Amino acid sequence: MSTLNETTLEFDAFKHEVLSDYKLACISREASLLGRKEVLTGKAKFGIFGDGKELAQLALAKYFKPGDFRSGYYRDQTWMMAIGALSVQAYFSGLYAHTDVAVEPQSAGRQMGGHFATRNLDEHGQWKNLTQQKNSSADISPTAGQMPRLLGLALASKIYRNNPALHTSEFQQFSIEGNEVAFGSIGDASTSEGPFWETLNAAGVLQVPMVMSVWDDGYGISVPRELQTTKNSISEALAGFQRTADNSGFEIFTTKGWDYAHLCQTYEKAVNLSRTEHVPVLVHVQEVNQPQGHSTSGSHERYKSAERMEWEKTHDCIAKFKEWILSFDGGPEPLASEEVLDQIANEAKEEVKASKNKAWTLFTEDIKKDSLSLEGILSGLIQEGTLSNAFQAELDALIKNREPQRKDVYSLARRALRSLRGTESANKTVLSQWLSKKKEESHDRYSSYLYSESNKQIGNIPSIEPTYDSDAPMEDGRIILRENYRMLLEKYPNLLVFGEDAGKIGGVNQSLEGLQETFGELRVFDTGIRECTIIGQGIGMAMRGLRPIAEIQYLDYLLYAIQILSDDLATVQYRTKGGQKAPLIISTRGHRLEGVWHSGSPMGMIINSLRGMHVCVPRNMTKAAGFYNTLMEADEPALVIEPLNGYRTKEKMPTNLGEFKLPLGQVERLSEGSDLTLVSYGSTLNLCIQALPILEELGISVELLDVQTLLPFDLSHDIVKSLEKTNRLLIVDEDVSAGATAYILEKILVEQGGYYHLDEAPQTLSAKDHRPAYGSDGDYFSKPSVDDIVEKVYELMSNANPTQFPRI
Ligand SMILES: Cc1ncc(C[n+]2csc(CCOP(=O)(O)OP(=O)(O)O)c2C)c(N)n1
Repeated sequence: MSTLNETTLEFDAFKHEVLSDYKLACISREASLLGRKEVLTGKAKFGIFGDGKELAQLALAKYFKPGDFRSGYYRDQTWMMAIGALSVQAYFSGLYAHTDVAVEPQSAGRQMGGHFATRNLDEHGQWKNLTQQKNSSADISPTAGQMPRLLGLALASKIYRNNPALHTSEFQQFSIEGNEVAFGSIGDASTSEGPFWETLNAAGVLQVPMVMSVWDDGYGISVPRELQTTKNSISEALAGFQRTADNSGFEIFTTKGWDYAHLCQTYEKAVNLSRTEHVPVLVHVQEVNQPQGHSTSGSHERYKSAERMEWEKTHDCIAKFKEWILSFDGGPEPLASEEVLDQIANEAKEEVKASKNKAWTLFTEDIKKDSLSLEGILSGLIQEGTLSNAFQAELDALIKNREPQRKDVYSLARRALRSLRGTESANKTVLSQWLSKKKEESHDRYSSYLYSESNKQIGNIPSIEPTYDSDAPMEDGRIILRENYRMLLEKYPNLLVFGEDAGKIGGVNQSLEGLQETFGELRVFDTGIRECTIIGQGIGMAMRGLRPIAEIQYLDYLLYAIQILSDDLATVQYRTKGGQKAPLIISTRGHRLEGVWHSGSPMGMIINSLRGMHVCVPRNMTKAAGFYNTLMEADEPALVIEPLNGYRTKEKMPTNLGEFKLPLGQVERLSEGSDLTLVSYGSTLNLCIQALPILEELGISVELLDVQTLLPFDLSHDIVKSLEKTNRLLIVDEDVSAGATAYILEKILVEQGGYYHLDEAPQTLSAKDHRPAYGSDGDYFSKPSVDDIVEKVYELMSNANPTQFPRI
């Protein structure tokens, strides 16, 4: 903020800044008020607004610099406006769900209003220069879901500052020697969530430049703070985090949401400290309010007392700001008269109204274009007598509708086409073609960018086979992984590998053994036991141009992170319509080890919650390495599940470590056969290999296919080609019944049309529905064994030909 000395020039600058802030506060408030009306009158679907939080955000925004990052929530409209990342018009376009990125750059109408983001990628999916813009990572709705990512956004600055290898021109679009601060925001009630605590603890341990603001309005919807927070105060509850003269931690500030001068001073101190010393800071902004209540879903009179309602009025931050301006006597003249402030408020009102109207016009015009072109086609059909006159009334209603929805237009077109079944006419062809075109447009509007659409999408990475010397040594799987990691760490200076026990001891399975010594603690490092924020740490760093590989120690513990993977990572591209990406690789190991919590293979749960990511299920470590090598060249998030029982299994050592690349979505045929197609992946695939010679002895010719990746799945439809030959199908995995096998069946039978080639009902063999029991016997009786596979295959053959294969 401008400092106020005696000179007129400085006073003028100060006055200008204060009055600009006042105007923006009024603009933002007016946007909230009008936004609510738009929802209540039916023009928008749902509204959640930033009224009451304006002043704190104006203060914060003064110290938010180009290169900085925001990870906040739905109350932050003033902040976004103040940093120039959100126009009022775009704000309303978001509320209406305008699907054009040029008009609604945050999510192209995909998220509800109040979910903010900047466009950090160009139209080709390539990074923009993030140090020249003020960045906001894309919001998500789950309370505290913004926290884990915030950790990574902040940690990226520490990595960039401390690793000189990243001070080259290649990385200058991401960071200028780590001088960027990551700013977080959260509501007081959402601090009750686990990810909040996990993130704050990790930030204190890591000492990262994070400025965390809590907008404390005393309620989480209707539940008051005393039922949310120990000691009824987040800053008091966190007092033990306060750094001291001889111990690092957080710097904690408290301030009040209606006190403009104190807010500005607080943020100036907080941000400077965090930026220069890389200290995490908590700013507890108390006495914030919520003039319109939580959202358009209900009214706050239901749960706030009359006294509280009265207090909220007297402590409204804009009213208080006005009082402060009018009573200001620290300069050569008053800052403004009441008339001037009223005039500013009126101007703000008019401007917001005009922007809102413009947004509405753009929104409706876009849809009206479709209505008018449909009108032309349907009128032709009505005139020629093929389409019933009854459609005329519907058409008239559509054209007159002042609040049209695209679905009304398409639904009318589809009903018209259905009614024309059995007729042929040139106009019908036009209608049919029109609908096909609209289907394509709708795909782009509502379903594009689930995955990367850039030139670095996974399918564009050329595959390279592993090569071997004629006398290639056999090595433990872990050595292959380790040496592959070594090559990758040499090749990509922005690659980091981290997780529980990943640093000093090189991983519980030793696949990173010695790499921290070679590459240092900034490249290969340990984390606390905190799966959710290990992932968030990865997401945030990946959003800032680093290439993290985050380790989750065992697949079973991915559950602790599944929420953030599903809600945040898997939706980054989709929820921004290609405006942001986070090419994070997650490495874990699973399927088989010991007991209830070290043997899980919940693949159905994983693939069903992680659409938007790739999921690789290699059967050995050479395959796993091949996937890592491909993923490092691509710009997409992925999960690689190494088979737990493969670290000590011998594999041939390739000569082109770090270079060979496995394609995703390709099935590998491991045996050719004519009687039955056996489909599997991961650890059970290795059991299927063991079953092959036994089945051969029983006179059964099996075609064994390794699907290798579940997302994507068999892109060339190789499985159905096998079924054309064998006409029988068995799928084996170690998920629960109807877990991943249900998905695989759907892919093969429905998508690939495998149904038409089957002579027998398709079969699946999975683990028992309970968690796997401990010990070798627990494993044998809980999970598919070689015996189970052999007998299941035999049973299928016996059903088909009991003479040749009599019952066992
Ligand atoms: C994980 C999750 N649980 C519940 C909700 C529903 N919900 C949305 S906002 C909200 C209250 C949040 O209160 P607070 O953090 O104080 O923020 P405020 O809205 O008051 O600014 C709740 C419970 C949600 N979005 N996400």
